Amino acid sequence: MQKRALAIHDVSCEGRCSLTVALPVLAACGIHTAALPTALLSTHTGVFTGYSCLDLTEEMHRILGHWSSLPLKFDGLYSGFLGSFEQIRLVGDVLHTYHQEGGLTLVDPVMADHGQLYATYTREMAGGMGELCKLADVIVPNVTEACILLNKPYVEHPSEKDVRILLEALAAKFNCGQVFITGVHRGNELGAAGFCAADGSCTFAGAPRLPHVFYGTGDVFASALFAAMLHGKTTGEAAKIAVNFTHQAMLYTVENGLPLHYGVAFEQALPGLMKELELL
Ligand code: PXL
Repeated sequence: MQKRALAIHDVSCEGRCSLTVALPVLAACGIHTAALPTALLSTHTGVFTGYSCLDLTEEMHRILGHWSSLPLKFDGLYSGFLGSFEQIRLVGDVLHTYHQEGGLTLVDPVMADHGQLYATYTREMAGGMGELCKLADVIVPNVTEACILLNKPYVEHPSEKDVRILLEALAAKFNCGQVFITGVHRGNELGAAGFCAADGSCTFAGAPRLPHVFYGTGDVFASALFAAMLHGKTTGEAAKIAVNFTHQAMLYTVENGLPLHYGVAFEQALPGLMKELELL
């Protein structure tokens, strides 16, 4: 039976991230995905200045009002970048309303990177993100977000032991079955560390680190991870598949001299992802 998912993210019109990544990745993985846009921006906020940003909270109420008259059911719920503090409670209500027995809720607490909150985020919103994480089966913070969620000072390159401490603390604080921390360095590799609360196991999936700063890679990783998990992959398998996909997208971008501001060329890596999920 085809899986059904709901993706709750902004639309950044240019600069591959959030919905413009999640929808094509999930579609390639055979998943029928509804979109609930949280904000409409001309670009992502990571590197551009002067971007437009429209908070869609009011429109979300109208969309959800209509949806309440439809028999919608989702196997997976996936939230990311949010438009305002008020919206966080609404997204919490959506996760609650559409949660179903055996379903998968992945919250990516998008709010910061490289030790700093994104331009449109406030400390208050960061606190609200923690509340959303409590509704998730799986959370996918980067190192900065993990530190913020735990009220710990930012550590740029946590050791293997520190990463394990962060993973376990996040799983305990937010009662999540699986936690992944992205942007973890190990030797010459960059990747994601995963923790499965059911058996207490930790995993690391990495790929050779490329000497560049990329944008939107968190969304590329989380979208592939969510798809792999909806296809029944374990913590370790899903992390590996998502890291490989993200690495291939970064590699294509660099090898072809594409501008880095506009996200990574995940389009080129979709066939590889489909093969790993045995869909090709
Ligand atoms: O990739 C995360 C993200 C999503 N949406 C918007 C962003 C960012 C990161 O900067 O600015 C609008």
